[in-house]
Amino acid sequence: MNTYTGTINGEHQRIGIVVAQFNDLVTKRLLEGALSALKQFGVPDNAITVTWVPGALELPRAAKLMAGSGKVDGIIALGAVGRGETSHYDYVCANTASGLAEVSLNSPVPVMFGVLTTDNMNQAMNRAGGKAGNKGSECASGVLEMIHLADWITA
Ligand code: INI
Repeated sequence: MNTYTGTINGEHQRIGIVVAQFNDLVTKRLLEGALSALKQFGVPDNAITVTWVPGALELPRAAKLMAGSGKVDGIIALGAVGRGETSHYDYVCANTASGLAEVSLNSPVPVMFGVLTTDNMNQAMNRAGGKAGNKGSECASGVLEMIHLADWITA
C-alpha cells in the first residue's frame, strides 16, 4: 500500500501570496501568520512574493495572473469578508470562493483559500492570530503539503 501523509518542507518552494486590503486590520494579521509559518517551514524570504489587491473579489484574478507567471509553486489567498445588512456578503463570498477554486483546479499550482467569512470582527480577529488560530498559518502549511502532494502523485 502506498500512503501519502503530507510533507511540509519549503526549502525549495516559491510561494505567492495575494492579500486583500479590505479589512486590512484582519488581513495584515493573516499575512503575518502566513509569513511566519512559511519561514518556520524553510521557505527563503526571497522566494515569497506578496501582492495586495483592493478586496476579496479581486483575489481570483490576482491568483490567476500569479499562477500563469510560472514564478511560483503555490499560492495563498488571504481576505476577510464580514456579514453586512444586505446580500452583498453572499456575492463576495460565493464569487471569491468559486473563483479561487477555479484557478486552483485549472492551473498547475495549488491555491489555498485563506479568506475568512465571518459574522463580525470579533470572529475574524479570533481566526487571525487570536484564540481560534491563524488561517494564514494554516494556509502556509497547507500550500506546502499540496505542492508535495502533486510531486508524490505524479512521481
Ligand atoms: N471585500 C472584502 O474583502 N471584504 C468585505 O467584507 C467586503 N464587503 O463587505 O463588501 C468586500 N467588498 C469589496 C469587494 O471585495 C470588491 O473589492 C469590490 O466589490 C470591487 O470589485
